Amino acid sequence: MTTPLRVAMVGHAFMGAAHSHAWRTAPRFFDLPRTPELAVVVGRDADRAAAAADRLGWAASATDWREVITRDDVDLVDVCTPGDTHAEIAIAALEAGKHVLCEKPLANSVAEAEAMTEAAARAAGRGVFAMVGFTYRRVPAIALARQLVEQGRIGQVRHVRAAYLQDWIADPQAPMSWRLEADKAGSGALGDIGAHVVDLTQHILGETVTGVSAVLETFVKERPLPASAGSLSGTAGEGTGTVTVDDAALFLGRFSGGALATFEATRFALGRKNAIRIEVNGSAGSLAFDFEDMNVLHFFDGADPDTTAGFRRIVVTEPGHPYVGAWWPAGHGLGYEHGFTHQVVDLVHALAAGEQPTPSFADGLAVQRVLDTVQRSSAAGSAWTPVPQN
Ligand code: 4PW
Repeated sequence: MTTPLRVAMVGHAFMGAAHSHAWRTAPRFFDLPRTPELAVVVGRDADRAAAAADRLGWAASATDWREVITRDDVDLVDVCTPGDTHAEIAIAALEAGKHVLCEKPLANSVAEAEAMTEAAARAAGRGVFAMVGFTYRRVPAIALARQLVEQGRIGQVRHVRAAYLQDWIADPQAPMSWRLEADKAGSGALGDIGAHVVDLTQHILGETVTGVSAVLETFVKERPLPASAGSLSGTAGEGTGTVTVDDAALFLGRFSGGALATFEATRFALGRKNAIRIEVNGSAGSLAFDFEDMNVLHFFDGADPDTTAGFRRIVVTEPGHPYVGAWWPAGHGLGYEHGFTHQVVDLVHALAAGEQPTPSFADGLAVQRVLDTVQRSSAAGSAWTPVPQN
């Protein structure tokens, strides 16, 4: 019998459902040194929080996160709320001695992300740890891509092409949601999905983005107010609201090792539902990944003879691939939710070992600095703008 890890989750919408699934599933497929207990889910509305507890498998529900994070029977606070509340909840939880898992992007501003990172550093000194949920790092094909770079199979990286393409607001009649309001989400496609490809490329290369030249655009500035909310967009109702975030973000970047990069984040790429596309070209090989074919990694090995060289389509479902051995026989494939489960697995192992889980709040701050620099570059007519490194 292992020591329980008693979790309080704040927020229970799309991300709350994904995290709940992960907390429930991780100990059923992986040997964990501590057993997650879904202790309490917190939401603003008592009835909806109680219904979420029932549906998602939580033992109890509550409406006051401030009261919940000070409870003696809570070990970890999982923050699944919009970005405007991340800093306040995460800092208070760390100060109350609770480990924290916080959804991405870490915050809505660099100042908030810095305060969170400082709070996390203070807490780490007391053996209390914080992690930011850049979940896609734990897709097996992405983890394999990082391994290949670490092993030198790609060599000196010259080019990175990274895009995160969705289409759920391509229709001008798609209604408003918190993701389209700057005071709640911080930014639009940039922070919601662009943050992922910034984190993923920095993670795969083991480097940071040092400068950018960016352009942001808001294609549809007024939208219907929602009649009801869905996972992303909902159904249109009466009246209109103003979109205060970017619909699309494009930028050039340079990595600390010298590689040149292009980044694109949009929710207007009609037909692209969740296309996270990353291509890396190095002196020894190339990698290509698309989340819409997430169990596959394409690898070109420059050491192969010219006559038989070509991109290898590696089906990342072998037991020897990262995380895969705990799941199904080769070829049976994983899905969107597995990244969240792997995140819980790695988090629980790090906590049990008394080690800092990754990505840390400092990693989240590094991404936040890139997002902020992109906004400043765009506002300055796409001027080349260095990313502060610390
Ligand atoms: O991966 C994406 C998230 O980070 C998801 O597709 C939706 O957009 C939910 O939040 C963001």
